[in-house]
Amino acid sequence: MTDDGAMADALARLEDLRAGAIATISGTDSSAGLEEARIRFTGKKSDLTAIMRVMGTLSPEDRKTLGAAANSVKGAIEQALESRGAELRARELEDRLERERLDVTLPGTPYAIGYRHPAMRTMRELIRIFEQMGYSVYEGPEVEWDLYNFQLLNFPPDHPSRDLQDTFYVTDDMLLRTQTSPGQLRIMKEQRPPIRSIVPGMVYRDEAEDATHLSEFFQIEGLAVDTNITLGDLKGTLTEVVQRFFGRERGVRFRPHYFPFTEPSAEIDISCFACGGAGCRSCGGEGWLELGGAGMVHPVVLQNGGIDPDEYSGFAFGIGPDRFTMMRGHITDVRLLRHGDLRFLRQFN
Ligand code: FA5
Repeated sequence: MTDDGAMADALARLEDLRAGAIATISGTDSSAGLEEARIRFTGKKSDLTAIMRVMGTLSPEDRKTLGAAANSVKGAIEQALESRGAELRARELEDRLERERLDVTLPGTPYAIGYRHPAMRTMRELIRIFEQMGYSVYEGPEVEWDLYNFQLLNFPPDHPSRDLQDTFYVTDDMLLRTQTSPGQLRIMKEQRPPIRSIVPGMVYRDEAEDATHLSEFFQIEGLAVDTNITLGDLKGTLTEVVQRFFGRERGVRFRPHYFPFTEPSAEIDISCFACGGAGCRSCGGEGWLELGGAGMVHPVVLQNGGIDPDEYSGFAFGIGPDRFTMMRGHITDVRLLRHGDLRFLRQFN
């Protein structure tokens, strides 16, 4: 038997449900609120589900009527959820676009682009100049035998530069090279004349550092061995290198000097950039700054390298690229080149 009262009641509740749900859904303001409404109106614990549950007690006809009515309410609620959902999604997207607006005219974050250290630029440039003049590059070790750093270069055993105060010893017979000159011997033992080679690299001395002296500094050694090499070749070569680097107007001076491994020997000076020759702090009051030492390879050294001094002669030089960097960059204190202060280094970019 059908309970007409229950049936009418169920139909009326369905209509209330439809009206109430649609009003709530269209008044919902967020996706999260809409999801709550979906659960509330169509979920397992919803009134709709409760109404459907009474269907079992109905006659087949009433079940059909109530089923159709419930499906229509459910469809209407789902439709309302769907269309409100679309509206809210569109609005939320617009809000986000507004909030996260991209201003393509804003300046970007600048990248710090690196560049070579001025000391390395000098090294590379000098090496390039020598390569263009036909020199090959040889690399010797920074930890060197006393034999190569001093003995084979004709240093007497009591020479002052062999003093513990001047040289960093690793063992009694091994040290941090104080000059690139041991490269001369290494080259002569490996190559036969004609030789045109340079040895670029770091050298170490226990120096009291000042405006023109570092305790770790660059040198580039040069060695040319051939028949009939003269002092004129040495002067011409070094003048050419210095002028290719600094410009043709720079004055170069050769000053007699002493090195145990060259005879005759000289030091090469360049006119001071800072005072133009009058004498100042940058050149120690001299008007000239010492760029390197040089000379004709001593016959004993040629012999130590396995080269016959009666057949061959050679010149050698050792220049100080840090001084080149100073002179060209108008740097009055060479220590600035090792401090890594970007405010200073950027000036040479
Ligand atoms: C020598 O080291 C010799 N081996 C050079 C040489 C090679 C002579 C071949 C003859 C033949 P000297 O100690 O003068 O010489 O150094 C050569 C150059 O290195 C100097 O002229 C200078 O430019 C640079 N130099 C020397 N000491 C320092 C230092 N403490 N800091 C920066 N540069 C230096």
